[in-house]
Amino acid sequence: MADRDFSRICDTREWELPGYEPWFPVSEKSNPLTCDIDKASPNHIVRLLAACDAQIFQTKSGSTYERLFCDSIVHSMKEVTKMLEHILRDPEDSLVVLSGCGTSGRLAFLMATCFNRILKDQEQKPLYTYIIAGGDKALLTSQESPEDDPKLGMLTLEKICEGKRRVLFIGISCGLSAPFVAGQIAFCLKHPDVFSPVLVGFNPVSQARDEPMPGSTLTFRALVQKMQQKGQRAFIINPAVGPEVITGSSRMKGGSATKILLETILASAHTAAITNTHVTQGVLLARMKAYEFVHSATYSHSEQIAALIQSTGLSLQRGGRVCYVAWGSLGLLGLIDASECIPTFGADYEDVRGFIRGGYQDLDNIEGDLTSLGPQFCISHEDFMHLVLPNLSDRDLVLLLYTAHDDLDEVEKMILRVREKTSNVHILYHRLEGEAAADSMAPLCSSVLSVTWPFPSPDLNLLHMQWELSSKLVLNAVSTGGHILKGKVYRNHMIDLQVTNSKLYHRAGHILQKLSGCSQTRCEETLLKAIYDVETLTEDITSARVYTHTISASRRSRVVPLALVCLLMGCSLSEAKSRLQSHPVVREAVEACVTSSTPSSP
Ligand code: F1P
Repeated sequence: MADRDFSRICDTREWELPGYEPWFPVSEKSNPLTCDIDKASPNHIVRLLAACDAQIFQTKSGSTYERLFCDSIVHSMKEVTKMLEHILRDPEDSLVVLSGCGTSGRLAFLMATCFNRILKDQEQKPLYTYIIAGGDKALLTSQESPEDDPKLGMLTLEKICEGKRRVLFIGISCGLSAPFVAGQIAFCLKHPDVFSPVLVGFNPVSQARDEPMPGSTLTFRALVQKMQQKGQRAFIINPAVGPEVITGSSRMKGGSATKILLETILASAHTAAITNTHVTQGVLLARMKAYEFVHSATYSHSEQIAALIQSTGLSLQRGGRVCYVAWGSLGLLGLIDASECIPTFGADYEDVRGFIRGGYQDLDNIEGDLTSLGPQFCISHEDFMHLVLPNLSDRDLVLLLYTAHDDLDEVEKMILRVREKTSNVHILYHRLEGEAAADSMAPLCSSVLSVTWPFPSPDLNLLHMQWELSSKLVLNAVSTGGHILKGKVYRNHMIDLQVTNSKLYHRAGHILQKLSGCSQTRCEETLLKAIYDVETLTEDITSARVYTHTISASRRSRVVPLALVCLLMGCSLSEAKSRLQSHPVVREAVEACVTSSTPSSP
């Protein structure tokens, strides 16, 4: 693609127009840039990802949406930073809780453990904790149904905060939609003497979810409006960052923007508390601009990212495995990226897996070692060597992620071990100018993505947070691009998503409507037939709650592809099953249906 075309792509702000998919919030709109991403080459996929990620940093420029660098957003960030500064100066009996579901909860964990480590290095007590819907097993595997439970959210928060004098609660829900987080915010509003709630998400308040939550008449939107009422000591930080590359996949831009916003707040408060100064909007802006640099530094390696996507796609197409073997906090980024492939692309846990050097010891999660829960929970390098390595072959891909600050001898040894089983070895390596290059490893690998960062860096902790974001962008590109090449995306929709909570149930219905052109009622009926594996719906099924549907859906696979084929062909479920069997690549199955159901021109 010529550079002129690329800058045209970056300028596209069509999604901001009032008439663009007005019935969807920003987080569920389809990105006009990526409507043909399913047919794009790896090089083009990377360009599209770069352009979509660049939307995170776009300025307001006449649109109605508040953006990351807007005064109102930075002002709220400053207020939250000031609250945290006070707590850091007098931390006794105080707690900062970061909470969310799915990716948002995993990032809450990443940041809580990172900032506790920073405090520990300064010989201070831990101040942060995290909550993830579904508990620690949700850090590594998809546990979508607790997201729908506001009471569970509330009870978990109440328990973790027992006896605290002051709590800064930061709830993350990219779509301003998760009832689990809403339950916690509602609890904070009821106890303003102890709790100060902050909500982070990426939709305007007017687009927060407007559906009564289970066990309540309250909607997420009504709750957010309550937070905005005069006299409430509550903050909402909700810049629009543009629709996701794959529609609704908030693990991508939503996750990246969460990390940028919250690390900016937390790091700025720590600096202010240590230096006995007060944070300014200028400081916050400068920190966020440094993340914009991460975007350009990472995507300046587009060719190497594209090569990685190509190899990942080939491995996945051949039924091979993709393993991220990583050191330090990059290991957690690998685990997070891998865990998301299951609900997003209907992947098996063995398709994409993450491994972290010291396993649970490095992870430092509240519930400790989860290995006994099953093979999905075996996450250390030792587990990789014992359980996975012996069966690897050339169709499997191993991506090693590390930095110049890790034990490079250990990395080299690992590469040599892996090379005995597969030549499909790749590395992603971060270093500062002047630090050892990956020269000695390069000849051992199929590809090397080495990102060099300017020296001197302002602060080692910040540098590592930037390396994490850079790695997140690459991993999201690799897993999304690889699954696109495997045929798990149709146009820019995740057509093989798991329908395991109410948000995903509604998203599945919308995908069916958009791709089949059938009515909402017909789409929902067909989705239910696929979920319950029946040709005719019974009264029991149609009168059941969405929650019951999602439980049944969690026991089945390919419900959305099946429903889509039924709708496109006007056929029975059993016929759709045999069609999908003869076209195992979902995208090809759908395309075959579209072609055969389009009347040929006279
Ligand atoms: C939470 C979440 C996502 C996940 C999936 C289901 O969303 O678990 O992280 O990728 O889409 O929802 P949110 O509450 O942050 O919007």
